[in-house]
Amino acid sequence: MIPETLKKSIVEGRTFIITTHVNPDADGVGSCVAMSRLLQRMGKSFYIVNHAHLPPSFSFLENLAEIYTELPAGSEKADTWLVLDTSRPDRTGRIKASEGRKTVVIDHHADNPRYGDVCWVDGKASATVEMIFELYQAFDMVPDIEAATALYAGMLIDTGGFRFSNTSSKTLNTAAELLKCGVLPHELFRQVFLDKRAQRVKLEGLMYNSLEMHRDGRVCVMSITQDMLKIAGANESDLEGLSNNTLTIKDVQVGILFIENPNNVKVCFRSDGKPNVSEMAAIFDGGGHAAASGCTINEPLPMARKKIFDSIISGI
Ligand SMILES: [Mn+2]
Repeated sequence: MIPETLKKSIVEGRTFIITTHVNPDADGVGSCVAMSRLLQRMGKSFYIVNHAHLPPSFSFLENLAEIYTELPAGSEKADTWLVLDTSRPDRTGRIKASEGRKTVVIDHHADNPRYGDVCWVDGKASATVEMIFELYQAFDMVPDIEAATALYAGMLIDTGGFRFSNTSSKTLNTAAELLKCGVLPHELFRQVFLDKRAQRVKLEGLMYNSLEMHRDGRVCVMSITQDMLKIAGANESDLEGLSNNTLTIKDVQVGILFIENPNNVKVCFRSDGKPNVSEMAAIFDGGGHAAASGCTINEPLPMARKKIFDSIISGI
């Protein structure tokens, strides 16, 4: 249910700053784009301002709206911050809500502590874009093709192409409604999941080569090291979504991908829905969903591995 206070905040606001989390993804940016189209039709002013842009492979999404990475001139008159797909207030990076403005939060992370002046969290929604579509319906609006594209791309990413356990009948009904708005599913699937760089595919090969099985085949572990990135000629933008590949083996319940950064190790957890991996990530101050989560460990790779093995893998 959409809180009445949320609808009221949108009706009453005049100028909005719309933002999402650091390392933006297609759900976060898709939410910003679709929300901006809704506000535009209501005659509101808005600025989409994010900590960073999406990787170049998602330019089709970024090109649907003007997206800033610094607060632009004029934005100081904004009366409302709209924070989308962001589970904690400190996750907006450099783009910080300033005092004296109303903060409105729309998010689907169940562990969201309910921050802001008005907060709508639906932990059952597959993606924040699914909630934004609900908002369109509440305001009796049908998304235009740009908004529909942004909404569909967000759902594709957060459900892994309607494969993950967060895919509900509501998700698929929303998808069906978006097709009526003109979304071409094969084209968007190709843009979101295929159309890869050769360097990315080479990196995938090296990642698969690192495969380890643990706990009688219930846990699949893969790694990406700085060396692998060099050998493949790949960069950070080639990492998007790779962790989903840890769940492709029969009987695996938990997939873990270690990504070695220059100063820390990012650990991505994926589950078939049963073991709650957001609880696992939370042990190391991370967060996410029951089926997909992550944390960062400020240690070299061998130490980070040992920590994850000792405190998580040994208990699965
Ligand atoms: Mn999301």
